[in-house]
Amino acid sequence: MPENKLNSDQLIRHDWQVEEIEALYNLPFADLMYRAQTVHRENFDPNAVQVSTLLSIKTGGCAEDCGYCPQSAHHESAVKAEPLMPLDKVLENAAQAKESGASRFCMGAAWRNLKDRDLERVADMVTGVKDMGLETCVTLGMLEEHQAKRLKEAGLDYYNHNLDTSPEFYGDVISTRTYQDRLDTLSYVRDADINVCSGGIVGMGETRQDRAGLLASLANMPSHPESVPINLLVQVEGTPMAGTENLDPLEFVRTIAVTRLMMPKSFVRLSAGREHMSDELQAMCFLAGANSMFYGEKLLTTDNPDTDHDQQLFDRLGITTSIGEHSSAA
Ligand code: SAM
Ligand code: DTB
Ligand code: SF4
Repeated sequence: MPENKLNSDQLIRHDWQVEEIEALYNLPFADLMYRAQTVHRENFDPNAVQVSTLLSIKTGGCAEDCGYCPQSAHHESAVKAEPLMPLDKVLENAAQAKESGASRFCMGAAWRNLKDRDLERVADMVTGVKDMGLETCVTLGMLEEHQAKRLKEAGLDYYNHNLDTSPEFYGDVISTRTYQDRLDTLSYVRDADINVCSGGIVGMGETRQDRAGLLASLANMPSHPESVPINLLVQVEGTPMAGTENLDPLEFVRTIAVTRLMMPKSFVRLSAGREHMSDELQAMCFLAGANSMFYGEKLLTTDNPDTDHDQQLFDRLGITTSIGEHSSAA
C-alpha cells in the first residue's frame, strides 16, 4: 500500500448534502474525471487494483425479498437452494482463489441474519481461510453485537453489508428489513473493529438523486467504509427487476468518480455487472478511481469474466494486483 499522502482531514467529510453530490454528477465528464483521478492519485497507486474472490457458502432460499436478488425465496429464479458448505470444501475454494492471485476471500450466505447455531461453523471457515494467508471477508445478512465480536476473534478482516440504495428508493427494492437495520449491523461491525465493506447497486430504475442519496448515506456514516462496492444490477430472470431499463454506462462511470471524490481513502470496488461491461468501460472505471474488483469466474450465483480475460486486461492497462491493506480508516 502506498503512503497515504492526504493528511488533511478536511477532505474526509461526513456532512454531505444530496444537492452538492448531484452537482458533482452534473460536472462536465472531463472535469469530473480529472478531479476523481487527481484525488485517486493523491491517495493510491493509480496502477494497482486489489482483487477479492467470492464464494457462496450458503445458496438460495433466502427469507428476504430483495427485488434484485435471484436467491430470494420470494422470487422464481433458476437458483437451487443449497445448505451451508462443509469447511473442507470452503478451504479448497480458498486455496484455488489464492493460487489464482486473489488477496481476499469473501464468503457470502443467503441469510436474512446470522443464527447463533451457524456462528461457530462460519467462525471456523474464517479462521481456516485466514490461516492460509488470505484476507477474510464474510457477508451473512444482519448481525448481532456478540456475533460481530466472535467473528473478529476468529480472524475476520472485513464484513460486507450494503445499504443498496437511497433511503427514499429503498422501499421500492426491499420490504422485509429496514434501512436502519442495515445501519445497526454496520455499527456492530465497526464497534467490533472489523473493516466495513458497504456500497450499493445502481441500474435498478433509481434516479440520479437516489444514487446521490446512497453515496450520502455511505459517506455520512461516522467513518467511511474501508471498501465501497458499486454493483451494476445483474438482471436475473424471475426477479422483479428483470427487464429494468439499462443504466447509461457513462452514468456508471460518473458514479464511480463521485464515490472516489466523496470517499478519497476508501477502496472503490467495481463489483457485480462486469460480465456485461466492455474492457473500455472497465478501463474508464479504473481511471475514475475504482481500485478493487471481484476476480474469479463466479460472483455468488451469476457469472463474472474469466480470470484469463481479466489478466489480459490488467496486462493491457499495466495494472498490478496489489495486496489491499488499508492504511487508515477515514
Ligand atoms: N444475504 C446477505 C445480505 O444481503 O446482506 C449477503 C449476500 S447478498 C447477495 C450481498 C449483496 O449482493 C447485496 O446486498 C446486493 O447489494 C448484491 N447483489 C445481490 N444480487 C445482485 C444482483 N442481481 N445484481 C447486483 N448486485 C446484487
Ligand atoms: C457485493 O456488493 N456484491 C457481491 C458481494 N458484495 C457479496 C455480490 C454480487 C452478487 C451478484 C448476484 C449473484 O451472483 O448472485
Ligand atoms: Fe437474501 Fe441477501 Fe439476496 Fe437479499 S440480497 S434476498 S438478503 S441473499
